[in-house]
Amino acid sequence: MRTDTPPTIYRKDYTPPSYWVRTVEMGFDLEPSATRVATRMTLERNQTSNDKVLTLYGEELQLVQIRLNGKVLGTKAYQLKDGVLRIPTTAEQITLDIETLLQPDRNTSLMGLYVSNGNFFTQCEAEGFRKITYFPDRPDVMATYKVMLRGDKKKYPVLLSNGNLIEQGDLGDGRHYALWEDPFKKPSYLFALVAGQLVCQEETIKLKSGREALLQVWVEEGNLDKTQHAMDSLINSIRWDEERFGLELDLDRFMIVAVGDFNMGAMENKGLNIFNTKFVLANPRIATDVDYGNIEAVVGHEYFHNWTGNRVTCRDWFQLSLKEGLTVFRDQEFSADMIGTDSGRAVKRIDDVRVLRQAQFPEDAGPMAHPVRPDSFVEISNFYTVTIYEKGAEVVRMYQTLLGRDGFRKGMDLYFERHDGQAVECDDFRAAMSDANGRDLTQFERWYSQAGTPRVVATTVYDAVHKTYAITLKQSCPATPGQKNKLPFHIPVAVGLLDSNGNDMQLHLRGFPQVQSTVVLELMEEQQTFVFEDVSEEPVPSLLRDFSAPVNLEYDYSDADLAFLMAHDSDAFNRWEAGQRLAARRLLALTATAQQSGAVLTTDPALSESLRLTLNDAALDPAFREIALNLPSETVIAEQMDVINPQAIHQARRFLRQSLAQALRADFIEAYKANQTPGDYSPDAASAGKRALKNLALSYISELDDAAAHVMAQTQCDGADNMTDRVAALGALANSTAPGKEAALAQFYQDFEAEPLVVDKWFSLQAMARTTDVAAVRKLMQHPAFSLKNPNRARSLIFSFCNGNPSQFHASDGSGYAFWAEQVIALDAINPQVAARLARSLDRWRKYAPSLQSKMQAALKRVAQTAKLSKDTKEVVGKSLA
Ligand code: 0A1
Ligand code: ZN
Repeated sequence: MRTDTPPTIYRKDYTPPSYWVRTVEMGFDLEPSATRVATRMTLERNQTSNDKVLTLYGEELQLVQIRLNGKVLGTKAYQLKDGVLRIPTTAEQITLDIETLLQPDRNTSLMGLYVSNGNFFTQCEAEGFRKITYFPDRPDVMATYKVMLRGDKKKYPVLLSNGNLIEQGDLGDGRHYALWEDPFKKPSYLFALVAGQLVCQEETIKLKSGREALLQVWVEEGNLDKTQHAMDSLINSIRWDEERFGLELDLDRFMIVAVGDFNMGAMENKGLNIFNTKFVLANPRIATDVDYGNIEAVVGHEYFHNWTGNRVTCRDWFQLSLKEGLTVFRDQEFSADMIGTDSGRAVKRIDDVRVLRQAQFPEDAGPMAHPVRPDSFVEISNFYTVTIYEKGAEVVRMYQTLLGRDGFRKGMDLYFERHDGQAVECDDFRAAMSDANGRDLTQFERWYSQAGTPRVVATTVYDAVHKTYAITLKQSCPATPGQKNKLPFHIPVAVGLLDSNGNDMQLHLRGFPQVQSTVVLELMEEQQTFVFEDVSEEPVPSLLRDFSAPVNLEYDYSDADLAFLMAHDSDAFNRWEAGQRLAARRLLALTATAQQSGAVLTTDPALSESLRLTLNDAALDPAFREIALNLPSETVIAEQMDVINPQAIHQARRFLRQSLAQALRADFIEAYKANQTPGDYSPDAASAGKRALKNLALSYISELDDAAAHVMAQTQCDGADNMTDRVAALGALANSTAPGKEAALAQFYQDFEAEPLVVDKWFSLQAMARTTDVAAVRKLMQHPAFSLKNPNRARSLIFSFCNGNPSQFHASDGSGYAFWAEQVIALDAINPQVAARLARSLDRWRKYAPSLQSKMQAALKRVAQTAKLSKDTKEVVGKSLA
């Protein structure tokens, strides 16, 4: 065996810890280059364990001293190897003192304690606490924490940690201190501290029980004009959880802190959420409508974790989706409820399903495919995936679809009644749902254990004599790594039937007394037939309404059926879906043609006529019309092909957009004019929907790349009073041959140079512009504002290019892949988590033509063979090549 192969951790190997940690007291002397951490923990033997060793983990630490029950431990009294500290002992009670020394200013991994712009921050999920001290750093070990922070008064006027502020004062030597205590026991991954020059917006609110709570949003000085939306979102989240789930904030103080260097979106540390600035800072000048929506969602997400994740946490990291899938579901529902209208809910649902299809379906079909509850991993950081989060949320949503809203609430209540204060498993959640509703959910477990996107093929038979309509559903699931054969899933398939006027029929499902317009069929066998009675004419079926399960549903619709559903389905999701199916059909056909040399692309007017009706239907919300006029992405089309040809897909999609722009030009101009939002900017759903439709119209018109289109975009760019309109217009210009394009880009940079989040947009928009090739990206990397060290900046340029500009990234000479390999290797030395994310860009290499495949394989091998590669990146490229 090669010794440099990092070990795989298996779920089946779980063993409870030999000791529980009951209390933790920590003292930090904060210095960027040498922070001293003194930790005292009291431990109690786990009576059920036979293990005669206490195991602690530590990484990149300088160990100063260990004391066991007050006595210094000599190096012979313990074993320290590969980040594992073993102390042989069977004592009932132990007090352990550990002193460590850290170098936060050298920490570019952004895990553990690090410095960002002169301030201190921590990130401990999943295994970052072990970069602060040696500790049984595993989520099933829960303790209460008392934290003393000491630091320079001028440099670090603000000292924050979890829970309540107990005491603060001067130390006399230019330093001061703050003592924090968190009354709730928590796993180490929820520990946090923040220290530095920060300012806050605060508000006191009354909770449902009448108790008062202090809410704070902390940012760097100069950003206080960008915190109101995060504060509003926090208050709305608190209210929503009280109303919808009867869950109240359990602390007297709840803080959000924004940091510019952060690996992910945000982190739910108990009482002290730490956020990427991207998900906190907003005002009309710098943030788009989409940013406003994301901030609301992420603030909600982290807040909701306080119950789903913190009060009830995960037994081990294989159970990650227990908290993440559930919390994403909760934030999706929150955002939908905040819009309030049925049509707004549908648009939110469509948005969420788009993310699932764009990112999770490819993951589930690729080399990193894993079940919602994985069986093994090498590096847990690699499993913060769209499968754990978004597919996990779909799995939770299916409980609600099967049990109803009230049934789901009963299940949630029972879950908290049983497990508050515990570290549990996905199976415990399923058991609560099952027991609270008296429903057998045994087979439902397969959603947790089997990877891959199930395929459901529907066929129908209408019997005009007996007036019956039979729907046969047949399920299968493709093989995924380590899982060749799959057993049938328990799939809720929501169905409606449309009569020839386009109205919903009243459904009489054989064997069921209830009459409804939508029925949830429960597909449990490999194949099942469901018969509807009293069906007066042959209907058009509306299948998988509201996307009731994360599957690929196939049915042999005619083009006419799809146009009919687009115009009439009462289920807004399926109205949208019908349009997408129709457009995907055209795009696939055009792509096939584009691959033949000398072939001429043509389009039929049927699709544009259907889209014209949708575009001009004033009864539909602008937000819905926008989403309906958006063609399936290049990635979504690629996933439907046996062999991906990125250039042909791009050509086809561009051709279709241009022909739609020609056919519907007058309609788009009309929509552009009709959807102006005069007056003060507001990010509310109705105004945002109008702006979205207006800017969609602009983007189509801009496909024509003529003088009139240039003037339109330029005028909007110059006159915009908000970032949504400004960036939409700049994007249109960046993709055009407009004479003012370079000047507009330069002006934008000049205007927003001081706003890092806007500079990110500036990089990203250029990275994704269709004329941007590898050489242009390399040139942008030379820009003084570019840095690989800041994850947002690296993502804005490099990730945007590799993932968001497929036709250039997959250039036939392989230059995109060589660039990718270089960047993965460079990033890996700085920040393994970010590098491993970028490493995922070549996941689907086996789906490309042989000439591209071999170049991708070579790039993957080049990364795999790099000396000193992190286990994060090693796992990803290793699995890709396997
Ligand atoms: N639990 C967080 C996500 C998160 C995970 C790991 C991190 O480490 C870099 C940071 C954040 C959430 O779901 O929001
Ligand atoms: Zn989360």
